[in-house]
Amino acid sequence: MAIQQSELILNPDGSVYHLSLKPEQIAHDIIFVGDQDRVAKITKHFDSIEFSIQKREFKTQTGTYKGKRLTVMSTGIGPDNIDIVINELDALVNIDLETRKPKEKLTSLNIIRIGTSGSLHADIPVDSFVMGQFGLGLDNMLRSYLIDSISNAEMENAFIEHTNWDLRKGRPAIIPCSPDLKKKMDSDIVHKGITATAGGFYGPQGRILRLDIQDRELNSKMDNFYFGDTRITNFEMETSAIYGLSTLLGHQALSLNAIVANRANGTFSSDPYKAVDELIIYALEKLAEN
Ligand code: R1P
Ligand code: URA
Repeated sequence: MAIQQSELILNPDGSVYHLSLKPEQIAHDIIFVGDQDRVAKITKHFDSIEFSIQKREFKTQTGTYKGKRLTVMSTGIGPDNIDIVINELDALVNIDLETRKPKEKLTSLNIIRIGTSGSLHADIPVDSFVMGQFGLGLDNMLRSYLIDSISNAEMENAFIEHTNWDLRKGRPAIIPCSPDLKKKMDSDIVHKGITATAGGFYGPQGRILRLDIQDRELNSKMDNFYFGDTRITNFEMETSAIYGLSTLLGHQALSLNAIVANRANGTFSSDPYKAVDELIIYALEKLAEN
């Protein structure tokens, strides 16, 4: 059955609705960033740029870095945007946009996030790098899909019990990263653990300005949560959504974050752009390796 126009919306030029992209305009390896201004900070290192487009917060550039074809795309802030970006990217490679039917031979994309994040531990200082071995979704976006076969219920239950999580906020979902991309992008300088994904920057990450929050102790409980040797390293707003949808659709995903805030000791990087620039170089070099 063909997917109806209202379900998979195409622009008059045949591109997908929000991303304004056509299949030939994206590479097999895709870098996600939140901030649209970060796209050019990555592609300025490219040998050449073959294609650029922007609609709303979704800016995309495709080109080559040291001969490797890469697409860099801004997702904007939050898991809701990731729902749009990954579904539309998957449609570009795995749905025939003419017949509006899923293809028989599916393509698996490599998706690497280069983001900014807040550390939950004093020993993961500002300006350091974190790799999310797992994404911990506290936002519920993934719960609209059938995730039981890909989420780690045992780890989720331990987290719910440890934090006395109020299930009126929804059930946390824990999804692993791609083991292949972890191997490719890993090194000794990168901290590893669980990246927590929140559906907001302030209350959902335990920040109190003028509004009280549902659990003032949540961050300290998250800080001392251990599942074996694995701990929750950092807070941001996209990783679990990327891991969940990528895994369900057969893509590989990994999230790298530069730590700009340290929530354990209340510090903020004196030069967050420098930390991000260094993470960009780190990721590009790893991606260009064979
Ligand atoms: C919040 O300031 C934003 O920064 C982080 C969070 O995940 C959220 O998107 O990542 P980016 O710098 O990649 O946007
Ligand atoms: N981005 C977040 O979502 N949280 C932080 O603390 C820093 C960056």
